[in-house]
Amino acid sequence: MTDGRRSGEQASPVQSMDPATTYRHRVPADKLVTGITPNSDIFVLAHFGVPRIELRQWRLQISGMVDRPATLTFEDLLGFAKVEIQSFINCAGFPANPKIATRNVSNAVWAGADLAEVLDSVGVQPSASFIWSYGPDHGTYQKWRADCYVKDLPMERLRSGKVLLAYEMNGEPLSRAHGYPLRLFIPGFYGTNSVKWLSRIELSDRRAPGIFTTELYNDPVPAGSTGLSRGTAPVWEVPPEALIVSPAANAKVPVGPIPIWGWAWGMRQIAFVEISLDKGPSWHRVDAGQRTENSWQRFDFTWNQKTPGAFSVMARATDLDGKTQPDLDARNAVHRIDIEVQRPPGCWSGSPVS
Ligand SMILES: Nc1nc2c(c(=O)[nH]1)N[C@H]1C(S)=C(S)[C@@H](COP(=O)(O)O)O[C@H]1N2
Ligand SMILES: [Mo]
Repeated sequence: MTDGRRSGEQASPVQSMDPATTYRHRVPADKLVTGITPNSDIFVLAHFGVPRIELRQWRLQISGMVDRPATLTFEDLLGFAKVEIQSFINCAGFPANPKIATRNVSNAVWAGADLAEVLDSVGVQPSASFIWSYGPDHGTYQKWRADCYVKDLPMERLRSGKVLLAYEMNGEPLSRAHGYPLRLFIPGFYGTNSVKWLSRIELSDRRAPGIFTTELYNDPVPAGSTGLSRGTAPVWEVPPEALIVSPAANAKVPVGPIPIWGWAWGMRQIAFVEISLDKGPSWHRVDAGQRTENSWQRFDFTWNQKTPGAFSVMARATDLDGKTQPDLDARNAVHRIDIEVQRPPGCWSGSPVS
């Protein structure tokens, strides 16, 4: 570990942005059938596109309110203990429109160095209360332009569970789209905070300026509530949410016992899930399955529907704090799908031969 960076020399230079425009990979809910999402089905969101970074040129700089600023190579990072955490990752959706639910979610085993341990090695000063993280990807995103992607998280977060400097996803090195060679991974926080292509960490006593922390991913809050900036709240902790995997939206299913299942997740463990088949008045409570570290949890329900017709299925999660989901107009609004229950195909319905 050295701090031998010559002034003007850029750490982790980006060879090119490829693609150089917003890149998304979306996976429909009914494809999320395995507990661990295969790497090819983990959604991707890259605001500016995907940078190409050479491992031998990549560095992680740590500066700001620390006793010993450092510049780490990838080798240096591998010198720290490798920590594995199973966790969901959930995109917050459209940053300028927090009322739209986009439901991009996956669940994976993330591995890397423990951020707290790396920070201990450089000595965080007591007045530091925010960790700023930088990705060198740059360009335009909708009407915004920036030279890098910068987010922040409060130091307190390190007290409620590990945060990773992750270099593996499901046992494989990160792919370029997912942040090669290194990304931040904050279990329980919205995906936007887990900075990919991580190249710089700065300790500060205030929130990071920049469009991704001030204008975007910073929700307006009603007057009278408290927020870190006046009238806004950072999009950090994931509130409870449930996603119906099966049946698929607009599926046609036969009458009889109809299995309904899906995933539920949040910063806090999910206590139970409720299913409604009448658009809200009545709810059936089911167990939220086991949670491994910060993983999503599986819920299952069997619906005995004996007559055909058009129906809606809704699923709603409640966490151990008793917090649940809003019906509408929120990024974690209750998931509702429409399905058609049909008579099974068979020879018991006939029509006259003309
Ligand atoms: N440097 C950088 N990090 C980033 C982003 C980005 O555009 N640039 N997008 C964020 C958003 S909004 C999400 S949801 C997650 C997505 O991670 P994934 O593509 O690995 O699923 O990465 C986050 N980290
Ligand atoms: Mo996101």
